[in-house]
Amino acid sequence: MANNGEQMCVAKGWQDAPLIDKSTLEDDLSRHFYYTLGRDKVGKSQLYLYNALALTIRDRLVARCRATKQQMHSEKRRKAAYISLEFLMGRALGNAILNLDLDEQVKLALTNYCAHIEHVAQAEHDAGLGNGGLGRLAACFLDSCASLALPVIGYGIRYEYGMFNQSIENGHQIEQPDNWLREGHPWELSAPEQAKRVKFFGHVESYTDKNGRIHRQWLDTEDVLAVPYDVPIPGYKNDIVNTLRLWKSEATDEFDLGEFNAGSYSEAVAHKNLAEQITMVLYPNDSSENGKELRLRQQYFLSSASLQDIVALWVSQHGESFSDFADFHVFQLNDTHPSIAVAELMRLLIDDYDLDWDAAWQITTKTMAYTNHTLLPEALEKWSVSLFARLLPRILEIIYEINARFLAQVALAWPGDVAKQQALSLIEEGSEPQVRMAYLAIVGSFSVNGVAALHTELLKEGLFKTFYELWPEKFNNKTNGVTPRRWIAHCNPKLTQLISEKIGQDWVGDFAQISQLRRYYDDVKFHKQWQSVKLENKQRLVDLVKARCGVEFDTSMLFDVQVKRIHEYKRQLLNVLHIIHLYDRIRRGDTANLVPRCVLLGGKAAPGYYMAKRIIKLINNVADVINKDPLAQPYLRVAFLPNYNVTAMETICPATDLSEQISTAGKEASGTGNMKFMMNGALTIGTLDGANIEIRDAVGADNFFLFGAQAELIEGIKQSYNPLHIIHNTADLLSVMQLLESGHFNLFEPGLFDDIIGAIKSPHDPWLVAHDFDSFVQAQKAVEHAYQNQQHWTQMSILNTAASGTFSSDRTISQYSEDIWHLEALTTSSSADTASSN
Ligand code: GL9
Repeated sequence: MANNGEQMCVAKGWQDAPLIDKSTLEDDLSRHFYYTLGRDKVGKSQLYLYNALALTIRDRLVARCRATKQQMHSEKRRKAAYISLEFLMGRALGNAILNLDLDEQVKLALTNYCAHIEHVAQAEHDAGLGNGGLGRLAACFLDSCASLALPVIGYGIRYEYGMFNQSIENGHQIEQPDNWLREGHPWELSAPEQAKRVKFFGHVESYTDKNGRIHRQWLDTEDVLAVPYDVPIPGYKNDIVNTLRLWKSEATDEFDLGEFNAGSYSEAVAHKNLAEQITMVLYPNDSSENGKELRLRQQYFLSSASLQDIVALWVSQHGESFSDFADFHVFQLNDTHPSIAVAELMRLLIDDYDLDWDAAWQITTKTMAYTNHTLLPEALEKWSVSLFARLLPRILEIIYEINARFLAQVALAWPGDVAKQQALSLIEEGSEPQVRMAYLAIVGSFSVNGVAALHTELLKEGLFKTFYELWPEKFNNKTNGVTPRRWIAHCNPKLTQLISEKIGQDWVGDFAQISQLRRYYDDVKFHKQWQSVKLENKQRLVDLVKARCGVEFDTSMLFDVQVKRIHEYKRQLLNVLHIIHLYDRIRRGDTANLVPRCVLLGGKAAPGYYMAKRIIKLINNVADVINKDPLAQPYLRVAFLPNYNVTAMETICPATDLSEQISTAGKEASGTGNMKFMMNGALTIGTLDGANIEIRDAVGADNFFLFGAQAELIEGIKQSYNPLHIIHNTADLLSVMQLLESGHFNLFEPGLFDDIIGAIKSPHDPWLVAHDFDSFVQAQKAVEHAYQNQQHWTQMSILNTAASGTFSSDRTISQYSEDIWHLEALTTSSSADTASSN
């Protein structure tokens, strides 16, 4: 590797150090506990023991990470960068132990401290650097990339405060800051020597070089340092460890000389805070942006630092020739959030490396690929031109130039059609002109993909129709997936053991093999084992719900679960109406065929999302009334789990019987919780939306509870939507609405739910809650009927797990690699063994 002529000195013996042996784990743990951390007693929280164990595991990761990097960079090799504002990693310890296959050694080593891994693991804070599905998808993807030995690096932001902690007070959501780094983060390694400078503000001037060429230069900028923190990403039992590089913003050591000289020393130093604010907090919005300047700063900060990092490495290895740069790089943009990378790569190539426009554009459009994650129009990011002009003047110039050239292409394709040009322009005209970030991403990318089959079709027919007409070859689908390591092997050890006893252990790394479970469809002994695993998992959830909500769930009842961000399109409200309906039946004494059930809801509302917060309050009030009513006790219990996060899901999905995926059709791009439940043997009640459609196709219509309006009919239904009419003609719904409107759930809080009631009754309700109510109730009756035949339910449950093979993120990532990235796998420990034995 070239190193700019400097003499590189590698510490003796470490260059080819063997990957650390399992046998030394016990010694390493005590060394870290007694010496690195200087402890001699295990405290109640087991924090130090956790830290010592994390460092012990990290040693093993670091060794493998070094070897992986050596292989990645030893020869010219095509690499992908997954650039995302969010990585919802959750806890790292259990996953690392699983992937490094250190389970036995860890258990053994902990006996010296009279400690259990389950307890020690509790000391770890979730890395909540994401809002929900989009961020968790990025985390699953990293696991799959490493497990498939693909040379992929993740780039993100090291937020000081991640997703807020939610508590519930008097039924209301209260947000508290998530100071997840307070007790340290033992997994990361910082590399301040590799920090990058990111420019903001300033202005742009022209200058002419000695050859008479005119250049633009961005001057008088206020620079911020991006300091990398590397988090190791272990592959599953293959000795590959990839890297997630998270950037932290820091002030440069330069001070405002004006202030400084004027004697304002303190003011000049205080100015540092502005720079450090950039990576202070994750914006807690679900599927929508709020146009805050700081958010745009985060986006540019991430995009610029990451591209500079990649370009710097390229230059250090191959010099300043970029002629084949595009053959060795691909950048996957996780939604529009980092789409400013399109303009930033142009700027780097043109301003810093002197490429001409066409050469730079060739490279950019051969390396950028964009994934869209939502059809909700409010989530399509736009930034005001005036903000851009002030914050990133050089970037705005480049966007204007991209737009001018693009619109010339549009004019050629549709001669004389000015409306087309306006509709497709990267700049939306109006009193406050805006930059359309999704359009920038599409124009600058060679690949545009949706995240489930229906979603991709809707993108092509709707939101991005004209772009699809212009460039059909760019569009493709990549249905989401989730990693079976975290979402079965780690979170459901009992089921994992049972499955492995039957079909061997290889399914964890090769998840298509899970289909072999179909062989046990008629095996009565297996049914019993399957049921007893579910029962044990339900007991774990009972304990969690008891501890966190004070509500008694009962393992003999059906566990009906909806956990996800709270959003009107996800229709938690429809779920509540069904709960009220069940309660109404109980009160009427209509309990024949009523299957006793425990309903669990959980999820965070964006702090500024009024309706979502009201829905949380309604859920809690309804739960309160029902749980206090002795009549309801035998049939119905309801809980809202506060602070739903990755770690909570690890207890929830193995225990669930019924997975609620009930969004208004055409609104949920894919969903990924639906896949986690399915893998763990839950049955789905759902609409034909997102990946539900593919789940139903995979498991068969008989093993899925379908209801609700289909996406292609929704617009027609809206034309003549009359919820009042529906309510009056649906006895069950009328009764539910009467109970709600009577104030039964808000006796001492009059008017509290008026807005919710108004929304259901509005002819403009975009979510069609009243429309789908009856269909939902009928599907729930089918659920009850099915649940009464436990043998058949168990068979359906087994089929769900057996049919979930295609929802592994390994499948998704293989498709990204085959169709978009074109990567070659690295040599792994096992592939090296096979090669040498041949
Ligand atoms: C989302 C979609 O809404 C989900 O349907 C999809 O499964 C995921 C991953 O592709 O992306 N888009 C989006 O903005 N969010 C999603 O979950 N929101 C959050 O992550 C909060």
